[in-house]
Amino acid sequence: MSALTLYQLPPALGLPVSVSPFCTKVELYLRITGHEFATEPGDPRKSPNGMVPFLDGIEGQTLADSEAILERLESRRPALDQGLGDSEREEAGRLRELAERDLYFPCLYSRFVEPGGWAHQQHAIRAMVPWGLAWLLVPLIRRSQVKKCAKHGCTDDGCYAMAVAAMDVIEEALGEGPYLLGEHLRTIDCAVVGQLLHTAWGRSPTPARSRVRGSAALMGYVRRVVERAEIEMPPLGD
Ligand SMILES: N[C@@H](CCC(=O)N[C@@H](CS)C(=O)NCC(=O)O)C(=O)O
Repeated sequence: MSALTLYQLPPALGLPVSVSPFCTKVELYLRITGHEFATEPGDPRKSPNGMVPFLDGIEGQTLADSEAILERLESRRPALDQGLGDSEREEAGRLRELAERDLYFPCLYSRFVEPGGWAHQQHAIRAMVPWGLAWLLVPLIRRSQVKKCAKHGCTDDGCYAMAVAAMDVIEEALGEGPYLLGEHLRTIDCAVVGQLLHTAWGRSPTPARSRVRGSAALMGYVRRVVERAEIEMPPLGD
């Protein structure tokens, strides 16, 4: 039996990782740091914070929030962030906030609001809910996600400009790389790549997707981190 259980939204949209960028972040971390873990479909209603991911297996507790999970794992067995200085931690915090807001909500918008994205996403949602209740739950889930997008300023296609601007900042921070804070892969790379990956492999041809796909630096970075996690991504689709 695995020591840790990661509760997450299952893989969908043809990807080998969870459909959730935050769950992908934790999975990247666990794989890169060599933790033994199992994954289970996670029901947000059973999570301490009402969201996935959550993690079982540390001192009988259920931990929620991707960043809190990584912090707790790092505090037990420092693996990626050992030796970081205050200014590097500050920089990591700034980049994480940016990516987890300005990349995440446009990605949600592309899946739940854009008709082309919803055409794919609805199958993923349908597969996650009890078959007999899909007629009720699928539109309800869509409505709640559309509201979430609106709350974060994603009410029309203009929101992709925020993702493009965030990628300008991330690309600049990456510079020659190979990772955001230099030579070593850190927890911030799991967070940012969790978001970039879902933008790059998005099913809708959005300006955000074009921005990341058009950047050799960003795509090289995503592929470097994914390779360290020994995850094989499919070819980029249309
Ligand atoms: N700050 C949280 C965000 C997690 C999050 O937004 N999870 C989404 C899936 S990507 C979720 O559980 N949504 C459920 C809902 O909106 O009801 C983290 O880092 O774990």
